[in-house]
Amino acid sequence: KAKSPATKKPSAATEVKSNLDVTVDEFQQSIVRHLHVSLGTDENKANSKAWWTATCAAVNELVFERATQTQKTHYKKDTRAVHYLSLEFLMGRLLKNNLTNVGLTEIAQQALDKLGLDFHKICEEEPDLALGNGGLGRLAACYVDSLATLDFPAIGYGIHYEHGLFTQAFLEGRQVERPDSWREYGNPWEICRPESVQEIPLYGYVETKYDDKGQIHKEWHPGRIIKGVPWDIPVVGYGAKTVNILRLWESRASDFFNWDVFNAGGYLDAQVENVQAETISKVLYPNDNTDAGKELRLIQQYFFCACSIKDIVRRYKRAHGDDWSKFAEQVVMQLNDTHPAIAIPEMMRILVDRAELKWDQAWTICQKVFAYTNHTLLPEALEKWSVRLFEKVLPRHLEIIYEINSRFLEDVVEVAFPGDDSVKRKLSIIEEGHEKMVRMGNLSVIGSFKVNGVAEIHSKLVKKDLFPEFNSLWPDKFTNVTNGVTPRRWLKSCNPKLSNLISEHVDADWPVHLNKLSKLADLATDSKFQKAYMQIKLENKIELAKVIKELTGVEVDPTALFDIQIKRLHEYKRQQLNLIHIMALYRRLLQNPDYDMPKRVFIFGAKAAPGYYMAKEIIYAINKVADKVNNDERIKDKLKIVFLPNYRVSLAEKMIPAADVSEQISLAGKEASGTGNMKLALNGAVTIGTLDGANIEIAEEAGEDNVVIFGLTVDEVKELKSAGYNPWDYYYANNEIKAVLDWFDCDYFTPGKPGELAEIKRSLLDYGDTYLSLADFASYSEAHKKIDKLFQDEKTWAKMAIMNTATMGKFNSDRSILDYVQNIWNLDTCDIK
Ligand code: NBY
Repeated sequence: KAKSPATKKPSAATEVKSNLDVTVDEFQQSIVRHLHVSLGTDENKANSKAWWTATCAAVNELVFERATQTQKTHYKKDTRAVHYLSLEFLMGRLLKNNLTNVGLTEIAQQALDKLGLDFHKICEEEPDLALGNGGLGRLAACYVDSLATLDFPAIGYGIHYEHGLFTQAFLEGRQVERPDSWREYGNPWEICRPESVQEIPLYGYVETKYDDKGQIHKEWHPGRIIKGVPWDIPVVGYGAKTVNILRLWESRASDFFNWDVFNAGGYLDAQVENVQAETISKVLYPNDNTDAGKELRLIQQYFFCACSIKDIVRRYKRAHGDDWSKFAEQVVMQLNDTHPAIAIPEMMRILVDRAELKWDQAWTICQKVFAYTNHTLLPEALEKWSVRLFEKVLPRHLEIIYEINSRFLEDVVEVAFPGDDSVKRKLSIIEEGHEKMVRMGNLSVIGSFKVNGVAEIHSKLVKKDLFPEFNSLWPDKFTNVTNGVTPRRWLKSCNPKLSNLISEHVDADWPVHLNKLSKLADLATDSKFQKAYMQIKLENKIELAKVIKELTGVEVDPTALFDIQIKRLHEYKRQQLNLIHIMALYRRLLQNPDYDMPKRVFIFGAKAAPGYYMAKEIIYAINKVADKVNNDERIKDKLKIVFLPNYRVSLAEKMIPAADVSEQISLAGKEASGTGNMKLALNGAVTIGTLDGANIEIAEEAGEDNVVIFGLTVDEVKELKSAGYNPWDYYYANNEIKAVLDWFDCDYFTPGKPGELAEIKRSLLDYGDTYLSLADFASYSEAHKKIDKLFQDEKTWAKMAIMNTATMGKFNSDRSILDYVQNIWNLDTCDIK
């Protein structure tokens, strides 16, 4: 095996200087002490899981003190803070990340070494904190990392799901889901805060009362009270100065409320109520980009927003008493999509019904407090709740929404568009129809002072296609903040070899000043650097090949081109386009065994929402085609296909450093931004992509020589659709398309079961090919031919890979956070001593 010039020990300068003075011996003692004291076991009995727990406890000892110090300082200085409200935080594993951020990776490694333990094996014991679905949840996790790193006062609010995103296995090629239990035997990173419990009302009815002066008062008589129990997870900034917290609410039955039931002799009934209350935080809804419209989901949304607002108000009152005049100066709440939009009427309820402010005064405050991030244009993902359901669960909030709406329609819309009923119909929070619906997008726009999209093109489409009338009413409200990813997790910690090489050539603070990677551009054609860089890529591919072998039994050649598509399974993301192209390659190899292409390995990772039929069919089809191709000796291993089960953050950390090619092939106009595209490019993968989401900005940064762009543009998609798209035209015009799709009709890939994959063909022809896979096929195929040529030219490929790493500085989530701070949040940093 070639000896890598990059595998030498990192110099001290590359490690962030920790201000936590801990020696290897002290850390080792701390681990052992926790093994004894916290876990009640000893060195002889402890298994790997116990060692992992003890190591986390040793880290926590250092971190919790910092967290307390941070909270104290924020309180003393009475700082303005951002409150990031999100139904999802996809945190992944925390041990390695927290060690990276406190600068103790080496110390911990050596301490475990001295105990005769393997650091990496211990890290593998950690379950992922998978409290999210995909991009939106992972973005929230990157943002809390950046907020702490940049020393901004911030708190993340979410739900303490008992079960995060399901785990995925394949049974004869089909996805099966099992519950995820990340805290079955407790999780060392969280602390319960019973002193901050909140009580949350639900259901019931509203009573209208008049006081002596004839003033109306509304009193909500809830049908149920639910207890919200906060769990805090420390969020360690890089350099470990600021440690913010992520506060997750768990639902419980309220004892207080249950007394009545108990006293009435209803011991068993009370237990039933407990089960119902605890159901609220039981499980994460596994949909991405589709709205399920379920009652429990609405309750989840309200439950965590109400708990969070009570928490925010309690903290504010501690400093300012009943004086509401400073509230909007101290508090900003960012809505991560419309999922927490119910926070807007809840805030109004607190101000009007509880604090007894005048409506106008309350609304003025509200409109200075909320800002809303839109993450999708897909119509099926735009949240709507039936008025009927709202009335049942949150009767007072429905009234408040009607009030917000009628004032908005009279005072704003009527003034700007006098007499225009069609505009009113579009802008109304209430959608009229056979079932009246509450539109959470309109509520969010009306209640927020800023609305942002997540990539340039997406933000333009938010203005032009999604909210055009709102945009003409309030042009200054709409803005863009292009997404970013934390380079601490997505380069420094997941790709240590490349990180060390980088640190030999650029300042050691590149993990916070990622633009410094641009210096690597000077080395992109330096053959010594190219060799070192590509050697690391090869070593990462060797590591991934081992993982592939373990998880699927398939052997892959690490020198082959590793082509990776990792993201949720969704038709708009077009895994099916990737599949039909792979089948076309297979067919070319069968027809001509000398067909000129480098050895290729196509690697997938994706979960399908359990109720998304077509997504599951696509998974099955990929697995079936993989079975056939991987065992076909005629093509002499030139083509391999692997679908790694249970794609998640910790698996992404192993796949991304090993990618040669990054598949970003959504239909133009459908992917709001993408963030996997940034992580892959940062680690030196060449993007094959459409002009969609952040791909456009990635291409601008990397330069057109260093990405491969194909397919229809947003405007061309619109044109083709309005001209009337007919997929059959492409089927009859392109022999390869026809042959590949016809393959689905027979039993070539499903021996003895002809037509088992035919749904794929039907979706691409009979059901209209909604995402234009056939229209983009030829262009995609040409793009891959170009990739093949480039990859076979080692120097060119090395240059392209290096240029990708060198130019991704813009996509640091620190930059995104600074954009939010400057254009939306208006925060000051706060030094923690
Ligand atoms: O947010 C993703 C976008 O698809 C992606 O382009 C973007 O980069 C990322 C971060 O901005 N959206 C996303 O992940 N959405 C969801 O996961 C999601 C989850 C639940 C629901 C809707 C969307 N829901 O309605 O229940």
